[in-house]
Amino acid sequence: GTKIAAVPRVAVVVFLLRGKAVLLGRRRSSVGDSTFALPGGHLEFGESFEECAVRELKEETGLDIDKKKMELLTVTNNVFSEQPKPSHYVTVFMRGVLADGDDQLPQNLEPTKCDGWDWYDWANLPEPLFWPLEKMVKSGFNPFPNSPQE
Ligand code: 8DG
Ligand code: MG
Ligand code: MG
Repeated sequence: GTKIAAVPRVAVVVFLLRGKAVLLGRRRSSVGDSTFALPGGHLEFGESFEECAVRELKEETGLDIDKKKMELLTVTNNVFSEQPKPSHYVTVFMRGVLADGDDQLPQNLEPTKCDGWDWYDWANLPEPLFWPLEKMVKSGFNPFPNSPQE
């Protein structure tokens, strides 16, 4: 077949915070199938990190984020060399909260890519976590404001 140049791609994902909980969904994907991951996806040409986070969250969950309260938390380098199709992501992790309070309900708008979204207490995260997220949690990373690790 045709050879396609393998290049690193940029992903933007969101720690959407509600109280002590974050929004996670179980992936349906060749990368990290069945693991719990944050909402997010590929940065499109010309987009800001904030625009990408707002768009991906809306596409995947229907939720509206408060644009003024979005913050960049960290960036990690993730090489998925074990996958059938190797991939490499530079992943940008944003923090956000819902617009207009906490009463919006997440919808599973891409059911072929995700089993469904739910809120999980940071102190009681589901398993298995998607590897890039698990790596951060194990290193002591905490996405909440005023946490010791921040
Ligand atoms: P798109 O077509 O909507 O742009 O892409 P997507 O289908 O939403 O892509 P994705 O797999 O959800 O996200 C792109 C990549 O981001 C994923 O293959 C690996 C990287 N990534 C991480 N950590 C996380 C995470 O916690 N959640 C998500 N969704 N992606 C993550 O490194
Ligand atoms: Mg997406
Ligand atoms: Mg996605």
